Amino acid sequence: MDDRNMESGCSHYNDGESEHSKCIIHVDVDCFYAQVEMVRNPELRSVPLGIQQKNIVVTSNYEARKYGVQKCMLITDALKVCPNLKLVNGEDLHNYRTASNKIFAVLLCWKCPVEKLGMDENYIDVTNLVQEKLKTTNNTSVTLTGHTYNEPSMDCQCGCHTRLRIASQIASEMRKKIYDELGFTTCAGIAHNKLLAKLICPLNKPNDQTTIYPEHGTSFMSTLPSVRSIPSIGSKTTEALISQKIITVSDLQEVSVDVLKKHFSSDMAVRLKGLSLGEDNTPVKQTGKPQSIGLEDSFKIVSVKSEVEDKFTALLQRLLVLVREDGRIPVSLRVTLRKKDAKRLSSHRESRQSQISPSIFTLSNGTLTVTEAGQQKLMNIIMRLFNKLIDLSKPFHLTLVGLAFTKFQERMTGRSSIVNYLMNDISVQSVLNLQNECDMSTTSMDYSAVSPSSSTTTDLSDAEVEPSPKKPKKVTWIAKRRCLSKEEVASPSKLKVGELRLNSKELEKVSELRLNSRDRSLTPRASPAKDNLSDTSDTMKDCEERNCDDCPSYVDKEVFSALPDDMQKELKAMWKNPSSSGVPRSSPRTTNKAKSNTIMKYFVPHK
Ligand code: TTP
Ligand code: MG
Repeated sequence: MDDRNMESGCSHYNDGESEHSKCIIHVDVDCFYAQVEMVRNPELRSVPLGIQQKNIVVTSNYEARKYGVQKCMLITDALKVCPNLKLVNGEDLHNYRTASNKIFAVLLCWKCPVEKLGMDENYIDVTNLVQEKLKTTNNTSVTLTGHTYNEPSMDCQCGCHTRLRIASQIASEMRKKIYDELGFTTCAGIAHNKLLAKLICPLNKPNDQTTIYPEHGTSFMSTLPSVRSIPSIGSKTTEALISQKIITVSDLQEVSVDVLKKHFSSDMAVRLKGLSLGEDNTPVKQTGKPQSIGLEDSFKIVSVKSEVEDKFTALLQRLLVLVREDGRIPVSLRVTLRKKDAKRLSSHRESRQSQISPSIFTLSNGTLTVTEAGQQKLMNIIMRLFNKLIDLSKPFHLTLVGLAFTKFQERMTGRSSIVNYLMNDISVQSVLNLQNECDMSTTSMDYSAVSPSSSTTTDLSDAEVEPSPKKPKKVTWIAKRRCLSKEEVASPSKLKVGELRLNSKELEKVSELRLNSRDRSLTPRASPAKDNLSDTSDTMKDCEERNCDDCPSYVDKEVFSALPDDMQKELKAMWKNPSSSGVPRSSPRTTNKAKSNTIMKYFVPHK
């Protein structure tokens, strides 16, 4: 038995080993795909409904669950237990992604970090909000909303009970807003860490919420049947634990860290032990743009090249929709195959990737498109990679093909890049991942290395939910550059021209972009941005429109014309001839003395 206190109370947590100052909410949408279909077609609400992908029911509404229809059931089995089951095909994920993005957008309204987990789950760290509310709350009068796992068994000195009660009220407001605005019922778990918030969430499903106080974490964890129920314990760790006869969470609680260290790394042993006791100090990481956008299609077997080509063609079509929603221009493409080894009855994955020219993509009116010729170029690259992966002189057997765009033009996301201010507005959109346990067709999004700078970027797929977050900044900036007073600007931007820092790499990218965009058959848009400029348009009427006929197509005329004359001239010269632009190769700070360069003065920090 470990020396750590099994019935750990608040005093245990307060020793710094596992503090509980945080308030985390986990929100999970009830029967997600089924609800999306029911919101689209309310007639489905009253019937048992199953969502079909290939021969599997991936989820069902709660009406169908009454009959015993479960997630990942074979269609044939589902129809046996519920002959009246209405089946809706759920292979096109578009509406689910859209709904998922809308829910994410609603949760962002609380201005707290929101971390997306799959399609229908989100963590929200409401710690700061709770602290704010505490300032204006009479501690004794705070009531809990929803259920508790157990009544508080002790009076915690640190005030966590009150904080979690406030968090439960916030969770209830969130769920109400999601329902009022989008029509989805949800469940929520409220706890002092992510682990407990997620695990407690389904306790009173559907359409309800549960709070767990820190002192019950360990006892709650001991009720979980398998170590696999702990979210961060995957199948390999489970196997390793089972081989040591550690099967239930209780087993894990009872084994000492020293014993675990014999089979796992020291860090892992401590982490496993902590998890079993309900401890988790991982932060809620604000979800930003995915690092890669990919799709996979799995099937029984494909052994003919033309069939593979058909699969890739279909995948590419779907992938281009996702990329268009995302808005960034991809510069790298990865092809994945799962090869079946007939002799060994095993299979393995292999991937190859290639750079792709950004000129394949066209950015027009803020929408990314690919011409038929562009699609053909992509198919050529895909099949070239395929040929590298497969020796066509021998028979091959594939059970999966995958495509992913794995890198994107950085300039599109760099918050301080000049290009963001010159670019025709790019809708900041995102697609979400589905880790499809049934191994059906999957969409994979790698959010793992989202840069901190993107953490404040809102990912939305539907402009109607919220406008692209870049516009207000741009509009305000234009207003400033066009001599508007502060009062005339609806929401004064914090951005000052002098605060923009452009490093040499970014400057090179400006030139590079000019080269990339040369091939594009784009006409600058009339100006959809004007819609968003309505606040300031009257005042702007007086301002002189300047000529931007020579600008590359990605440049927003509105923004360009707001630039000072000397900067416009220099940019034009640079676009005309990047090599003679006078753009220094080293950093602005070090070079602005050496070489006179008008652009640079706008990008050096204020002294
Ligand atoms: P879940 O949250 O696991 O399930 P759910 O939302 O349908 O039901 P619950 O009320 O129990 O939360 O999964 C979210 C969606 O992901 C689900 O609606 C369908 C999809 N999904 C798959 O595509 N494949 C799968 O194997 C599973 C489990 C879900
Ligand atoms: Mg769900």
